[in-house]
Amino acid sequence: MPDLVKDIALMLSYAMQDMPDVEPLESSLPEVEKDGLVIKNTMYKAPGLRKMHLELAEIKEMQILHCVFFPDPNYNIPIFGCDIVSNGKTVTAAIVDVSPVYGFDSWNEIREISNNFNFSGKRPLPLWGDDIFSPYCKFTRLTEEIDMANFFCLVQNYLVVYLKLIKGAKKDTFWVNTMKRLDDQIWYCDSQKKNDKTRNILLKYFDEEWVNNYMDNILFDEPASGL
Ligand code: BLA
Repeated sequence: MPDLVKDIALMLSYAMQDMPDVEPLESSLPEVEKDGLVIKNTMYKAPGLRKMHLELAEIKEMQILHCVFFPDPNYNIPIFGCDIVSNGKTVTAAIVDVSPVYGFDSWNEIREISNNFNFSGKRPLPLWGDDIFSPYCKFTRLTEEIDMANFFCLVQNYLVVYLKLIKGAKKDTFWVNTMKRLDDQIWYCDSQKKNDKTRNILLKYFDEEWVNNYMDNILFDEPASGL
């Protein structure tokens, strides 16, 4: 089986470092190790993006990739997110989306790309996901090599469009729009935190306080309102 997690991690890592005027963002937990669980966090920021986060976790045979590009709410930019869960034999969950925030309406290219990719292992989104993802979110199981290659291409295509959005983005000086985008990002974070599958894996290794802190401050920290 191709190492999809590693291949997509490399692609995302290059994409983050390719953003104009990118700067590393210090993570309070760059590395976590406990009883065979290893988590590595890398973060950057750039104009238009308050935080780009790539997390790689390994637990026995399981590999998890988590990535979110959180926009600076002063810019009319959507949220990019990707999550891949592999058990070493198959990819049980591969999710990628460009998720809406208030006022973003340039969906043509994303829609066209989405229409070009269909996966036989398509999975239904949980309710919290329906609330935040775009109609172009793909959520699928991947067993065949061809599906994995297609998923790699899909993420690459979404990233190319996303990078273009960042490069063309101008600060929106109307504070009401900024506040609405800020609210949408908070809603995105709150909804993601309802994913019990993420929480439950972490709870196997850490207590509730640690897990809440990790979800609230590392994975889905809310944007500061005074941005
Ligand atoms: C599902 N996420 C999962 C699953 C696990 C994790 C184990 C279940 C896999 C399966 O059903 O086959 C675990 N994901 C993690 C862990 C971390 C992680 C432990 O990121 C980090 C430490 N989740 C995200 C992001 C998205 C996302 C950014 O973090 C999407 C952009 C989506 N993950 C997501 C969805 C599911 C999932 C939609 C399926 C949930 C379900 O079926 O109920």
